[in-house]
Amino acid sequence: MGSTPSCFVEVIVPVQPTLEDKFSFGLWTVGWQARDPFGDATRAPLDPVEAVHRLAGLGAWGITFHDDDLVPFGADAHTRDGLIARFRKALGETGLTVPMITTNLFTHPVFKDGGFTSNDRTVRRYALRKAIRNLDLAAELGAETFVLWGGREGSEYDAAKDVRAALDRYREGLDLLARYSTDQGYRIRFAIEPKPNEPRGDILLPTVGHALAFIGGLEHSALFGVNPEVGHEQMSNLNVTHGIAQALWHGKLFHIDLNGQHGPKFDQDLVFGHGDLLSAFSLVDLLEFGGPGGGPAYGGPRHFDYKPSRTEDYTGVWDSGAANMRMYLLLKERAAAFRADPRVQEALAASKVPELSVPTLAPGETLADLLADTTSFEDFDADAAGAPGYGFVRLHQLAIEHVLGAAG
Ligand SMILES: [Mn+2]
Repeated sequence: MGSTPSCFVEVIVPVQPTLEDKFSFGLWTVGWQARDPFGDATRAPLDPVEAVHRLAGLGAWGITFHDDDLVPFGADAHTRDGLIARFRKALGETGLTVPMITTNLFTHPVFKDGGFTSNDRTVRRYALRKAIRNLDLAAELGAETFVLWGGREGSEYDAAKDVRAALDRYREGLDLLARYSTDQGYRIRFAIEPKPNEPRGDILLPTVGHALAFIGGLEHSALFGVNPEVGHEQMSNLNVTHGIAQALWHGKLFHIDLNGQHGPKFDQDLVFGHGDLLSAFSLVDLLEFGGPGGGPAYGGPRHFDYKPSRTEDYTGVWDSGAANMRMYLLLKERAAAFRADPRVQEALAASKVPELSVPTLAPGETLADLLADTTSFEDFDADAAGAPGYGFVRLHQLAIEHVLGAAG
């Protein structure tokens, strides 16, 4: 036998996260012990201090957490202070930031019918106090965003929840939180995270659109935006890129949860891009190149809210953590190549994509002018205008060729 030609050279595209990428992870993501409704934990508990050091080592910029991720529910003040102090020490050692904090109003049995919208008034008062205490911690750690995921705010049975009353109480709770934050002089913004179901059968504010509409009715609505999660919109069979685009259009994309999901089924929380890859591509393209002049459309944290699969040990946990950032950077690179390709520019023009940015009335033209313009209606040849194709399939094929690295 002759020598084997060295044709199996592994080609690894060198993408390395930097602090400018603003990649952040929830402590509950890499720290998930993989306990699910059908099985016990498959991994030992993770010390939050180790999580800080490991994530910093992978190139992450920030770490986020629920109050109970860092301080066990019901811990006394002395224990709480000690846990926060050693966490802050790890932050100082690594330079990792805490851009966002959120409150656990879903794990303890007291929240089984919700926090801010529990039928039990005493539970609602307790939930508010727990969230306010956590808001103080958020301010203390310099977090800019306070995420509100109402996982237990909902019901399984229509007769069990007066939805209009629940929305009144939701609004009351969020108005009080915002009032407290403003009174304290905190410069924190609130981001509502929609989800259609799981753990409740039906969750209030199930999609980005529901949340945006609800925000309009809040006392301090300017302080409220959304924290859409890729998988949560896809669980509703919705186009997450469209949802993010609309949130941006309203000026309400305050934070984002990146992960992967295969359509409407249980919340998978896969690595970003490991679900609907083409949707992940269009999302990164929007976030990074959909802004003014082809720059970023969003400047906040690129936050990964995924769960390392239950099959993985800690080697798999850190590999999957790194994979999130690598997927994002690879897609950013592919999107940049897509945007720069002259064939894509030509295809976009042929598809009249840029023409959508031209206002329908000409500068200075009035509604009366439109009504008087016979070329717009009376003399308009609808059959002729309806005949040409838009070439959208060709454009999409070019996008996929770039995703596959086949576009040269
Ligand atoms: Mn999720």
